[in-house]
Amino acid sequence: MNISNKERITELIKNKAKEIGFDLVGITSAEPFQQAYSILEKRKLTEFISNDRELLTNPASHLASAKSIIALALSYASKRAGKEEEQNIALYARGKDYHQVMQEKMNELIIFIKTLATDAETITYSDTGVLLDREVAYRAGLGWIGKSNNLINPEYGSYLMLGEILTNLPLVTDQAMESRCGTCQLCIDNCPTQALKAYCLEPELCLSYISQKKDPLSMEEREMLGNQLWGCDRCLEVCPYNRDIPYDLHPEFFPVLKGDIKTILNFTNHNIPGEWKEAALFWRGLRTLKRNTIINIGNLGKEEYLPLLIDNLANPSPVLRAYTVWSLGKYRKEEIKALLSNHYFKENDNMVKKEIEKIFQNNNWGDIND
Ligand code: B12
Ligand code: SF4
Ligand code: SF4
Repeated sequence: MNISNKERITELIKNKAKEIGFDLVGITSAEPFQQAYSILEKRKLTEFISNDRELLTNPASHLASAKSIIALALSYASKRAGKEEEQNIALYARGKDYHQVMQEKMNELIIFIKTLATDAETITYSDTGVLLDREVAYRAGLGWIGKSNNLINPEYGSYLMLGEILTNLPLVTDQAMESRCGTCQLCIDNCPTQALKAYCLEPELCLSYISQKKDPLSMEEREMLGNQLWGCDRCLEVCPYNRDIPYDLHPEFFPVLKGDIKTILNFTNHNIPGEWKEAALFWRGLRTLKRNTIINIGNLGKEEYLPLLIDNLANPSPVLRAYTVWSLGKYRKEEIKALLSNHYFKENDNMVKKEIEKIFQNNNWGDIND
């Protein structure tokens, strides 16, 4: 491909990406992400991402012939979310699953690329945890990585979903953008769990992580979760770059899911509506949503939800019964003490029994066996 052809193809791909509906498109080379490679060494990573640094930072380990990466972003900023519900759901998880939306649009772009160059090889990623999406977007000039860790674009802010197409085509690359955070540190000051230091996230403290964690949640994590059902948006909400931005650009991302305690506790494997089952927050399954809901009730401490918790002591899942015991314990009432004491002798699962023992200890209710 000669130079002018390279420029022409780059322009055609970018125009098509916009036509398909991507809000941002930029190009970076497929050179390894050297800076990120050394950053990763010092970072704690979650189980949601590969621990193979080479895989995370070297595009060639995904597509040996890769020369360029087309970085793409879709804005999901919305003003339609309405007033806060009892349980908070992060905006990205309230509409259609972004993985699906990104993938469909990326597939459309690939079909077009193959009409330009029949020998084009491509591979796509969006949130797969094997290549760093933010690093790709940053290098391709889509924005800068802010102190919140989020990729921010000066026009669209940081409510952005990211994805990329690796290709063997040589394309004209874009310039990376310098950080414009300046002296601002609103995200750091407002993070409810102090999970942020400048440009660095302590993932185990992040509510987004805690809400998605499969392993049992410690007492501290349950307290920290508050009324978050899924994800957390605090560091996005306070960011000044999310103020005067375009909203509601893509109907797929309009927020349809609402955090409603009764609705979620009533879900069984047979009555879950499609918009829940197909949403990004369902990837951990119903049990995680119910676990978080039960914890949310304990943290909200509202009388109206007490009967729901009491009913939930009969839940067939010992794990959910154990969290129910914890939440009931937060009510610290004589009536609850009597109820748990009664349940203790009927309970046949040791984990649940231990949870009741802990509640008695923590609430200074004496020895359960007395
Ligand atoms: C695992 C994961 C999480 C984990 C852990 C994230 C983490 N940072 O450790 C948890 C569950 C906590 C999480 C939360 C969220 N996530 Co997430 N997550 C991922 C995933 C799968 C991997 C990210 C990761 O672990 N990277 C390892 C870390 C070390 O790299 P990094 O986050 O890219 O960090 C870069 C910067 O920190 C920078 N850097 C490091 N040090 C320094 C120092 C300086 C000076 C500078 C300038 C830069 C810099 O270099 C790093 C490498 O490029 C990506 C998808 C993907 N495959 O990339 C999505 C992704 C990062 N998540 C995304 C989103 C939307 C979120 C949430 C907003 C969701 C929510 N509302 O709850 C929150 C935001 C939390 C936050 N403030 O970062 C988007 C980000 C979009 C954007 N605009 O940035 C991604 C890209 C998914 C996608 N394809 O759209 N996430
Ligand atoms: S998502 Fe929430 S908990 Fe995580 S860093 Fe942002 S503000 Fe803090
Ligand atoms: S809140 Fe301020 S410091 Fe944090 S990412 Fe936004 S501009 Fe940067």
